[in-house]
Amino acid sequence: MSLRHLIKWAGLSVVLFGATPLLAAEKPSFADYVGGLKKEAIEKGYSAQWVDQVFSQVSYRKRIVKADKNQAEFKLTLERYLNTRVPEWKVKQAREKFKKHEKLLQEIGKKFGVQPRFIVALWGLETNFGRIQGKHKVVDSLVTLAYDGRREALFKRELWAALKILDQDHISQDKFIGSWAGAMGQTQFMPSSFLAYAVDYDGDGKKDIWGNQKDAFASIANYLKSEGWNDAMTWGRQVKLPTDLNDTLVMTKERSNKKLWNQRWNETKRSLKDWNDLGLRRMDGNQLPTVDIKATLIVPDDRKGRAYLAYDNFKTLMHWNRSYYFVASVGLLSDRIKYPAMK
Ligand SMILES: [Ca+2]
Repeated sequence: MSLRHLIKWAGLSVVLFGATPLLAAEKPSFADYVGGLKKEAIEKGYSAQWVDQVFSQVSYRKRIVKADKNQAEFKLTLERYLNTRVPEWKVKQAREKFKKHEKLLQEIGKKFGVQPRFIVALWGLETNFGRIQGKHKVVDSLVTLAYDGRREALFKRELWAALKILDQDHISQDKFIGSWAGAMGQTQFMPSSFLAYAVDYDGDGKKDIWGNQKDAFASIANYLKSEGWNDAMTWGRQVKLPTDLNDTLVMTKERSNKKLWNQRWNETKRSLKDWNDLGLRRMDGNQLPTVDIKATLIVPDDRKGRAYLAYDNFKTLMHWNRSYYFVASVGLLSDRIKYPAMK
């Protein structure tokens, strides 16, 4: 699960339950708050000495809270997003990286049942192929955001997961870094996602998603596989819509309620034959393929923008990040890796 995903869900719970930051008068000092966390950690069974060491240099990072509060919800169109997120240089690099790591990618792809181009696309979109992993100390980030209080429960859960990762010795404390919100390594897993999906592929006893290429690729593949990926299918396809299509056939844009979203997904799912009969076409104007696949129709912006028939793997990508724009960018980059075929 990505950071954005977590933030979105947590944001919703704030709205629903009316949680507000503590008032200044009742809010403990940062030092007292850290003291309380250390006590809780010891109650969880960690030694006092180890806990002291993990929290020894924790500091309150104003910049992190500022970054968190400034998450701009500015209006972006899908076209603009795709141009920014999947520029030509990234396509070119993705193809080069694919080629460079092809043997390893094919091996991992086969083992987990995930086409390698999706591993490379996620790797490229999350961290520019491992280059931009963030420079914040994970423990600092999580303690700061927990103390800030707007989503305390969420970040405390992530903090406990982070402690487990350190305790299991997957990474040394000085290399335990990530984005300002605690998304880590080449895969940008939050600590809870690390515990759920990270893999020690090279067998050295450490799940090193920061520096070990094998572990990073296998962890991405394992995430997708664990969330239902089917490598006999692709993610979906961009389609042309007929002018007279009924609105009720289109998947909802609202994604915050996962249960309702899943329900709507199932209700709007139809066979490619049905969609073809309704007038949907491939981008070149030809009829849809005559394969037995069910798909949901997703129109992220309006009908003048791009429209997609989404297969079940699309849903798996939504688990990674509940954003149609993000999933569209993964689909686009993965297709650009595959086509034109590499020599
Ligand atoms: Ca390893």
